[in-house]
Amino acid sequence: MRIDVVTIFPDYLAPLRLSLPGKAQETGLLQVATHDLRDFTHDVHRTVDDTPYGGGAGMVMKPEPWGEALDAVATDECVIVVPTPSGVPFTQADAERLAGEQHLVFACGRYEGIDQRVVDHAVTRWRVEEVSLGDFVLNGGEVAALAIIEAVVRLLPGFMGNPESLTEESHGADGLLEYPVYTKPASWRGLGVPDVLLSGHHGNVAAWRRAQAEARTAERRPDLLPPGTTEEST
Ligand code: 6GU
Repeated sequence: MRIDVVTIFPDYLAPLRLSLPGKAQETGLLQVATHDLRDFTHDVHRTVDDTPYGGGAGMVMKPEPWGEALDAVATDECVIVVPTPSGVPFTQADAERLAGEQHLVFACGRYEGIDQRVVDHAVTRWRVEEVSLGDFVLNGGEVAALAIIEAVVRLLPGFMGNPESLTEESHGADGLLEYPVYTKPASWRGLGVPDVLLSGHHGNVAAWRRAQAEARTAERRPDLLPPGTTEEST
């Protein structure tokens, strides 16, 4: 997979050289490049923003640098991902779908957003997805792009050491939150480990974990429970 990130803060993407994506780049599974949006300006001040038509607070990113940057970086095969709090909620299903792509281009906006014509034009040439990480506001798309890239790259075949840990986690095949986990010592600061986990009875362990996952999901994320599930039945 190839990933390009366009941003006015390339240094924000420095963590991509570390940890999981860093290892994937060493093995040749992944190529990541960052691009400074200001390199696609032509004025002496390298201007990327201007005041909004219609008035209002803040600044809007100008379309011309974005148009030139995407022309330079995008390919016929790519998906352009635009992180924005106004986007469609990003889910594990999206991460799995994007993990099957050859080329992702992240367009990281700042200020009050990017001139709408950039996306309106891009959709005529490439696949474009405006995505949100949730109902909160970040200063720009960079941190969101980092999160999305990590969610996608860890799913690339041959990337994780232990593929089983991909299937038995929160938002896994059963769509429930993860059950609580424990390791040694069996007693720590006066707190023990649930007896069933020390019993060696695999069937009872599996049933306990399922019940814990359902209870935790009912408490924290009732929206994830299958339709018709009630609080009492979990
Ligand atoms: Cl994807 N971008 C920004 N700027 N803020 C966000 C977000 C994305 N998701 C939640 N807040």
